[in-house]
Amino acid sequence: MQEAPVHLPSENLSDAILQQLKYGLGKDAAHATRTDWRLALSLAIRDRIVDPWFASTRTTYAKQGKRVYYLSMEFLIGRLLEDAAVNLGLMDEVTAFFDERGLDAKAVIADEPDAALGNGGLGRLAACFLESMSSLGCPAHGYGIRYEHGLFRQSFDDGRQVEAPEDWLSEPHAWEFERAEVEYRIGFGGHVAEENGQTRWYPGEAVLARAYDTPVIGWKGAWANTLRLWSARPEQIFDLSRFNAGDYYGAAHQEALARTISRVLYPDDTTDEGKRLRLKQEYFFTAASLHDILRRFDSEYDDLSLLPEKVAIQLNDTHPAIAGPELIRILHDERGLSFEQAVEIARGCLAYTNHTLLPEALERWSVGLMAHLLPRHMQIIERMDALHAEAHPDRHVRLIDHGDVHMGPLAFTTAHRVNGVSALHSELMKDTVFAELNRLHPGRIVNQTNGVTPRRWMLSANPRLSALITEAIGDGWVGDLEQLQQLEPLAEDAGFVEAFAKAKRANKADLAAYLGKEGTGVDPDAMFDVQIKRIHEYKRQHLNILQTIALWQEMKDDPKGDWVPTLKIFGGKAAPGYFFAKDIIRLINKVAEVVNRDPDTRHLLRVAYPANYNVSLAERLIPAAEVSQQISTAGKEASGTGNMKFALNGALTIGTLDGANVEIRELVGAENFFLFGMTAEEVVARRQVEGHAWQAISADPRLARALEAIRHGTFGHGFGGIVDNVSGPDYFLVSSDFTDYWRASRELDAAYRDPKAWTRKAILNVARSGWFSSDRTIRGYMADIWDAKALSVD
Ligand code: F58
Repeated sequence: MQEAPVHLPSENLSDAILQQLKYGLGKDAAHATRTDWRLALSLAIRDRIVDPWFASTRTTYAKQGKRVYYLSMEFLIGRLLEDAAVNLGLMDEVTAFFDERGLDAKAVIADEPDAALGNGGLGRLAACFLESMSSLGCPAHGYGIRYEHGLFRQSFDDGRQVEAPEDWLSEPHAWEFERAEVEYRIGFGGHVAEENGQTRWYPGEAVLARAYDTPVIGWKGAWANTLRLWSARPEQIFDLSRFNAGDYYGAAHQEALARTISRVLYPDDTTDEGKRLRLKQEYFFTAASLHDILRRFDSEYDDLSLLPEKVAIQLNDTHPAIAGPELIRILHDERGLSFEQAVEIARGCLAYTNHTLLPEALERWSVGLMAHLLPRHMQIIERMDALHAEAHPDRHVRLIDHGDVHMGPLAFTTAHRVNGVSALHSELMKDTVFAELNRLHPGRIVNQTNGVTPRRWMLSANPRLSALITEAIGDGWVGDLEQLQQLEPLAEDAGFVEAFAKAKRANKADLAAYLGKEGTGVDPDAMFDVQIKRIHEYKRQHLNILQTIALWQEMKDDPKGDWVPTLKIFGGKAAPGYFFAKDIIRLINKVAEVVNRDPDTRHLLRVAYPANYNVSLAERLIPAAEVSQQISTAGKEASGTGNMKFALNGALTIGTLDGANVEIRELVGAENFFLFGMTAEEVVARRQVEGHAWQAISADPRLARALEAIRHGTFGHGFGGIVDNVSGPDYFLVSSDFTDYWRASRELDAAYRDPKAWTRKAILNVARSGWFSSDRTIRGYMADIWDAKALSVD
């Protein structure tokens, strides 16, 4: 938004909205569009954030609090308006305002485009953390990239995923403040020179990083932090001499190159293309953030040794891991500290979160590329590598190996704490990828099991259940989610059980109406069974669809049988270059086509796959879900956070012992969780069994028949890759886990047939999920990693 509001905000929200409409947007209420109303409302609410925001900043300066900096390539924020209105307690006033004018507040809120500045769990976690840090009063900044285009928009054409660019900034963005004066020069390439015993880097090219700030208001509006996103601009707007010579394209060349850096979010690609640009993006936002952090530090302190006491920098995965070498470079080359001092101070500030053990997802950059783009950093990495090898001559960990810089080990050695995101994942980190580094640095790896913010994922997304809970136990649970435990006795209370079931039924009816508009007619009384997440082989959406096929076949054999009518819902995007995942998407859509129009079974089984899964769609789906599919191959899903949102909203999990499923099951109780499949250890052993997939298929006629139907073209053609994979190498053990998955699914059906007992289990899931609040997670980071204290505005 370019224009600052001209008038002081009115005390009264209605007046403030009308003022913003008139003076902020220049619109007359008689002619205002839905978007005008949404923007006027957003600006009026934004005005109410500014004072607590300033007060938070002043308090942090006054108390010289330690600041936390969360560096992340991704912030999957979704919509901001409702979050802000809910946290400020303004929702009733907002609804009343639009009611009075015959407008639908929900529709106005839904007019906001999602800020889709992330791919999946990692980006959404960063967004939940921002909200929790504000809710707890932890002085913090999020730092990332202001992508002009977020995650691609997905549609389906004959079942195939089609990607289109996303364009969230095409409308005015009401939440941010452009900071034209906060701009840093970020260099690339060039050469390194020795001058009077000092090393200097002379970049060959440079771009400018300009700051855009979005305030993030916490629960009850008591504290607000800042999300600062960087946008890339050219140093020189355009080449005037070329322009004057008529070379218009050439004149704009530099500008286009510079702006490309913050143009698009990387869609989690499996290919090597564009890697150079990705490394540029990583350095661009990391370097800009470090300049900013040091500028703020310098304004308060003049002793660099205080840095670890005053500054905590969290690296969200290895994407900002160049922060280690960059901070060492600044401290040593520019600020004159010894190399050893610089390393020690940098390590005191930095900590690194790992989100994956999948070898193909661990970042590495060729030495050639690194040396070309960041020659001084490459030297520093070489020196770190040599120092590490010198200190541990009998060990084999190298930061540089086979011509690549390994960002995991680099992040590990430049951080004082390294954390995994679930108990199982953190243990596996110690046993696998970081086994040797863990032996060398015992105690550096800690666990911080992920969490989700209850404000968005309960209070706003599920108003019916939230109201019911508040009526029963008061509203303290919103800021202290463990209070949900007080619901436990109510699982035995017939009135509460009935009210709970009614709320779920109403959420299902809402979703059924929405899906109906999207093209899939569904029965709100069917069992709503949901799998929503990125499409990936390890997440095994193909295991789910194979079972759906087998179930459909059995239903067709016996349409009068005692089946539980089921709606299978899928949602998720595949990386554009990930062809196997795209085949899975097409298979699901093709199965949906066949199954949904089958007159024998369409009253028993439907498949829905709404396109363009995003945060806002998740907010619709999760409150209506009854079954949560968490079926990854054990040992592969670092944590999961969707799994927590489902349990919190009263869905029962069918899942493997993977990621945080393990902790969910421990907390909600084994009897309220449908477990199946091999453990992480069994998975490793099973892969050694010659012909494991064939053995499994031969032993299970249902699986064999489902695969046969696919092979024979029941769902169209082109699925040979999937069939060959799960009957051949089957690295993710779809076939080997199928039989047990079927068993657990039928046990789940049986449980669903007893609505009271089912609802009781659902209530216990809610009552025992309080631990999965991201407030708990952030407290853990503050205590075990950041050594940061919460502050409050006096
Ligand atoms: C996810 N990682 C994990 N990565 O898969 C999930 O288990 C975990 O709950 C979540 O992080 C939060 O800890 C993830 O989302 C990405 O999206 C990468 C983004 C950059 C490119 C490679 C994938």
